[in-house]
Amino acid sequence: PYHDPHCGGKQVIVHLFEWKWTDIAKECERYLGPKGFCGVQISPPMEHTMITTDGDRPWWERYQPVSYKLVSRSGNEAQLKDMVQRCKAVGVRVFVDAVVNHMAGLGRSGVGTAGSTFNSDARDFPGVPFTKENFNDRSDCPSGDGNVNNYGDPKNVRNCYLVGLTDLDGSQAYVQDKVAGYFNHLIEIGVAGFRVDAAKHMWPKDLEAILTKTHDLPEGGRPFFYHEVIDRNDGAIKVDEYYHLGYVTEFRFPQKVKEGASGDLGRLGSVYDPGWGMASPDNAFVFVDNHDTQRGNEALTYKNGAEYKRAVAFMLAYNYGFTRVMSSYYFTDNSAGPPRNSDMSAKDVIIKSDGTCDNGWVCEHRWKPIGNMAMFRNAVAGTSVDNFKYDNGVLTFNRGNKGFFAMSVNSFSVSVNTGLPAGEYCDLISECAQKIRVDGSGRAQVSPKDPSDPFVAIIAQGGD
Ligand code: ARE
Ligand code: CA
Repeated sequence: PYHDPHCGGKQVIVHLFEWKWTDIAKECERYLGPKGFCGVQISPPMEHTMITTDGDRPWWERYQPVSYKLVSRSGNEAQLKDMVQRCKAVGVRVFVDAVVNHMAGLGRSGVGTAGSTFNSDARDFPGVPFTKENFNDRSDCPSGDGNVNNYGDPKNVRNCYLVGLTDLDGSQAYVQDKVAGYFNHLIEIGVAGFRVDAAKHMWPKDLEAILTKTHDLPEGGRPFFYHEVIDRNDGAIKVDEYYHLGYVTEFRFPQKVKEGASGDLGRLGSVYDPGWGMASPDNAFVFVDNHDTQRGNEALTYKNGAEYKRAVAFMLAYNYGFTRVMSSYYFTDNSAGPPRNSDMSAKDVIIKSDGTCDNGWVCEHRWKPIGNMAMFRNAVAGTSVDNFKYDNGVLTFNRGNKGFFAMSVNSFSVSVNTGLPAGEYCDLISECAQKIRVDGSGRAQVSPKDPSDPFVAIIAQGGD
């Protein structure tokens, strides 16, 4: 019931990490709407801690809630509301990164971004309000030092403090009501769903109680949910415990896709490995990197350039899971917050005449083999992958009779069966700078328009 993103059947969302609400509203209108994106995942919109006063405030301060007031580094409630409505008007939904497992970390106190006072050591958050009795304490947590330190024990994972973050007792009706109240406020504004941060650290039955208290959208239907559950077959908690509550993040997918995209593209045919416990296609929420993994050494990220484009384009072309594209700012220091002005505000996103971004924003979602694939994925939804072929370094397959995709590490020119009816089709990657002619037997000669972007993608309704 929680698997419908309410975007008219569209298939791709983008995480505009640390963008300001005013910039997201513009991006919906000028790019995401026209390109067929389903929605945007926004950074946590609630009141959060300010870790330093000198301006170099880390991105991760936004994962330490102070209250559910909608004032954050990205903007205030009026700006949030304006963004949600303007995006919705162009068919783009907003999905909120919901940090509800915990409040701010131990040792922190003072005021949050909306001016509420708080004191973590006293477990006092008057802006909600939450008090000491609403949190788990040592008697609920078997870890010894009070922190999560044994992923083999669900009680340790769910009742102890994740990296020292004050852990809410989600079994209390009062706590559930406050969290559901936060969700309902956002739903009233027009938000269509939620990423539940650290859902692995919440008991599924507590989450279920919160979801039950969450209202339908104003236009009808249950909100969309996807849960951050990191399961790499390395602990007691499994993704399937959350299927009845929405999609679950599938962290084995980025690893599989990297193995293939790095060179032997043929390996991409087995990115979905059910034998490894990977979530079923109808429950898997997939991505190549996220805001955490792009700061580690394992994931492919914008820093990998061509290899990264292959991984994301393939993810969007293939038929596994519900897809999210990452959109970042440039960084070297893993803690560094978004590009900022001297008054500490985040810099505006600037769009250059060639459609790429400036002012410190990467905008992977505007890279041609990424942004132009949203339309492909929308067009082929529900079809299978057919004629999967890796031949002479070129990967090709079609999605039923709805679309055809090709990619390689270098430029290429091949004659292939596209699975499509005869016709002339716009190559989506080149934004129709070239057309691909399919003959009566479904064959076509295909090569990329721009050799530095060795991809071709065509869809049936692009024919004439
Ligand atoms: C910060 C400081 C800490 C400090 C803490 C409290 O860095 O030193 O103790 O504040 O004051 C983000 C940052 C954290 C940051 C936190 C709060 O990443 O560094 O802590 O914000 O500001 C596990 C969880 C998973 C979690 C990852 C990071 O299961 O839920 O760790 N991911 C989400 C978000 C993060 C966010 C939080 C949760 C907290 O996406 O951005 O933290 O809201 C194995 C396990 C996984 C485990 C993984 C990494 O794979 O299977 O379960 O993920 O290792 O430990
Ligand atoms: Ca918990």
